[in-house]
Amino acid sequence: MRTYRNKIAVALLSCATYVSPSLAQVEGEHYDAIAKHRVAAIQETETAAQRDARMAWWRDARFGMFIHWGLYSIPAGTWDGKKIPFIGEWIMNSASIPVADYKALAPQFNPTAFSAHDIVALAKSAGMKYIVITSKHHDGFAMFDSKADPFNIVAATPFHRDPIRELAEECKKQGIKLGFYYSQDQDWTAPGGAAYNTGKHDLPTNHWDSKQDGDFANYLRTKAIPQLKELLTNYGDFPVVIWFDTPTADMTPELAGEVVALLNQHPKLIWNNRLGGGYKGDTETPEQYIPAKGYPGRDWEACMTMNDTWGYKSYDTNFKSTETLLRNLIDIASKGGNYLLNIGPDSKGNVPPAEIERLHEVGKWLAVNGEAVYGTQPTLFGDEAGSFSTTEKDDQGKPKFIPAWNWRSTTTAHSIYIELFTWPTGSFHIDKLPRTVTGAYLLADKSKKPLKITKSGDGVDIALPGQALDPIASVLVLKTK
Ligand code: H79
Repeated sequence: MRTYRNKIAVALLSCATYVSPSLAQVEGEHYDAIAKHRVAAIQETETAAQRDARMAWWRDARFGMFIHWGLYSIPAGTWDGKKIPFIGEWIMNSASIPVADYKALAPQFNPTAFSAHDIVALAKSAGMKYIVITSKHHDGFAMFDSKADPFNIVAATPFHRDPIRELAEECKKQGIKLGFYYSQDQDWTAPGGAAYNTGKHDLPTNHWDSKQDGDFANYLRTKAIPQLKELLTNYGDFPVVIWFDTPTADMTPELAGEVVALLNQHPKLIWNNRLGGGYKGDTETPEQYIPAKGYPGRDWEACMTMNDTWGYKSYDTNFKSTETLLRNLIDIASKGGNYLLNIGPDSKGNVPPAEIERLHEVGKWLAVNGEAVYGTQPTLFGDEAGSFSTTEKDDQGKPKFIPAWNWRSTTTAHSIYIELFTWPTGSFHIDKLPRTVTGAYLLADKSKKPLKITKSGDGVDIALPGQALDPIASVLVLKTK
């Protein structure tokens, strides 16, 4: 068990991308024996039409807000006067903080500036269609009212409010969907909860405090599953998504099956590929990168930070530009995926101004050009995203993908959208048209002034005005038969 977990940690360190272990990898030759007894997840029993209906809102949404918020926002990347490297929500693990010391943060947590109204309004103004918030991260602290475990925001802090309930009410009011991230496997403050060994704990287990030792099945049955039940039943219309994370070999197919039995009682729920135990879930979840060609035939969602941390770090100011964030969204949409973009509120509940600013800018663009993103299908072209090098190799020795950033494309039944990143002089040329084009105009042009289309070889030239309508991306609409 321990060796396997270490292997995961090492793999994570080396590739920084997360891959969930397949059932076959986890159980080797015992696969068949176990498969016979495993609980079938809804994805394995529903029809394709049922699946399409279940996934419909999510596929149309394209853009969601991830929120990482918890006790780690108090140290905010600093412990005992030292700046702790890596992502802020991992500080307990990275700094080997004893359980009692970490738990002592709870009485200091009083985020009185938190406003569910403002956060939901922020997501809406950014053009986001859903929110996924950390209901419990690896530190084991529940950001909701839990009867199952007292280490939670209502019982253990002077705040005594349930931000998950407040967000659920606001999301309903403002017409946006809400999902919950829940760390089902790692839990660094509950006995038996798993912990990745980040390589510095020279201990017989991956734990750094004997208070963490215990039986994983017992942890799962007495904390994780009861809390998941609370989350699935106490918040009205929500959650629409459960976002699992970092499964280890502790999550055997049998134990995962106990979670799946609960999930199956909520037939509209969408859950990702990180439960463990070999369950594929509904969505692929590339973290901090955009796959070269998406995942044809699979729903997928790229989750990314705006700076270099998920949970708030006071000194991380390495924010990506609005240009990068917006082009990421367009790139992802052109490959048929969703963009789950993170914010990390501070310990008072304030969202960092740099994050608000960027979200407003992305929202401004979407207010004009959203038609080219929401409810669209992937590109009918493909090569515009870039190509695989014939000489260079990536970290895994595979041909390296060299992205191109001139334009992307999305599709609907009667339109092809071309999102132009660099503005061509005079006209935009397309080599080969996948459909018959009947007209063209710029999406940001309210008058929809027709653009001249000239046949050119197998393709067309579309005459453009001298100036881009938007410095980040101008959308050319081709009406098609
Ligand atoms: O919730 C966010 C992260 O905390 C979580 N997933 C996203 C959505 C996540 N868990 N693990 N990882 C991301 C990648 C793990 C990286 C690690 Fe490390 C490398 C864990 C141990 C070595 C980074 C570096 C954290 C500690 C040292």
